[in-house]
Amino acid sequence: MADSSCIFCKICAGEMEADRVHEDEHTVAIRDLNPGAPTHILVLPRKHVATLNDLTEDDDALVAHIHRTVRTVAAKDGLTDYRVAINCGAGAGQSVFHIHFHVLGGRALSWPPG
Ligand code: DGP
Repeated sequence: MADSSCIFCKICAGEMEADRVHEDEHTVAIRDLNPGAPTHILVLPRKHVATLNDLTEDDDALVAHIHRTVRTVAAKDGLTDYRVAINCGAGAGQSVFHIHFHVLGGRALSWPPG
C-alpha cells in the first residue's frame, strides 16, 4: 500500500521527478540526489515498507528481487566492485522511511563506514 506522504512512493508512482536508471514490476532504481560516490543509486521496492525491521516473511521474494535489481544497476554502470548499504532507523542515518538499498561504487570505499 503506497503512503501518500512518502517521497519514494511518489517517485515510484511517477508523481515526483527522479533520474530513473531501472524499473520493473517490483522495483525502481534512481540516482541519489546527494551522491556519495561516482555511482550512487537507490533501489526502491514499489511496495511501501518503512524500514528493514518492517519486512516480513511475505517480503522474502521481494528482497531477493531487490538484490537482482542491485546487480542489474551495478552492471549497467560497469561496476564489478561496489557496496550495498541499508540504513535502518534514524540512529543509523535513515532519513527516508521507505526501505532503500544504496548501491555505491566508482571509487575506493573504506571500511568501516562512519
Ligand atoms: P537514507 O539516509 O539511508 O534514508 O538515504 C536517503 C537517501 O535519499 C539520501 O542519500 C538522499 C536521497 N534522497 C532524498 N530525497 C531524494 C529525492 O527526492 N530524490 C532522490 N533521487 N534522492 C533523494
